Amino acid sequence: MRKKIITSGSTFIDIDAFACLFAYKELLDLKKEEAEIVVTAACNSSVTQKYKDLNVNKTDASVEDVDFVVIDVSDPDHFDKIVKLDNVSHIFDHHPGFESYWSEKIGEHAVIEPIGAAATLIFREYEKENLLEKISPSSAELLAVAILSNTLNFQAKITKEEDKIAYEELKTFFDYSSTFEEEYFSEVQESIEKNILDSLKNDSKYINPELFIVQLEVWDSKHIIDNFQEEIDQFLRSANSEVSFLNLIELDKKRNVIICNDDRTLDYLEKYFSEFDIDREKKIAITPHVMLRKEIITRISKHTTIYNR
Ligand SMILES: [Mn+2]
Repeated sequence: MRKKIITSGSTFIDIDAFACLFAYKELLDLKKEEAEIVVTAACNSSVTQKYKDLNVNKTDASVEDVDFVVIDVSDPDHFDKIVKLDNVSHIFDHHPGFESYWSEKIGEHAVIEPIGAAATLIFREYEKENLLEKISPSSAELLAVAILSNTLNFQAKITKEEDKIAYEELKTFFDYSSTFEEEYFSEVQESIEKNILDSLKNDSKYINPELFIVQLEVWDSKHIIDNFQEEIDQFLRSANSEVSFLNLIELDKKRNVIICNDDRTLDYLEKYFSEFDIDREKKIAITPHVMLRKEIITRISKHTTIYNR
């Protein structure tokens, strides 16, 4: 059997990819298969310092005569640049679009399913191989935190029952406490706040020139609003769009606080989302439950024609 290189996407590694790489390498170790993690992309803010310190990956290695296992991405255009497409042996992903491409190429070695986190698919591999009892506390914690993060505390629509079951099971394999979720998300929020402008930039999107939506996922929205109102207003204004807002997803309270710059944007939201609680004085709209940017866009596009640019 050829050596395996385990890798992920080219732009950045989030905690889901990071956890999967670590835990899948451990699974191959347990199976006595030779494998190495190689990643050239940087980690994003979902990978907190505690996990970064695990130093899981190399940034270069010989890629001659190896097979590639690619996790948390299946669009070949977004693979880490080290990947040789013809030598991909396994794919684990939960993003749609390339299911048939890969199943034609590598058959059942392509596991691409709509599920909350790729980490749940790796958890499933441990179960399949009957090796869950041997999972290390680090791998169990990483897979758990990946599920927590990618499902947004189980609020994202893509969350499946299997994600919840995996999470409950994984909790028993590391030192879990009831403040685990809050600790993780608060640490992510701290790193977002440390570099608020970059954080806003990194998750902002022009849906078309007239509609600009920024998204942040935080534990405590009040802390962001109290400390960064000015930066946020300025950033939204600089987009120069007809409508621009920050979709602040508040994971603790399981809702969004949408921060708007002006009445025009509030009018716009009111028109499409009668269920939002709009506060004209504070220029915010509060949703009854968590809504991702893509869900907001889907709703708007049902009523209008949105041209993506
Ligand atoms: Mn993922």
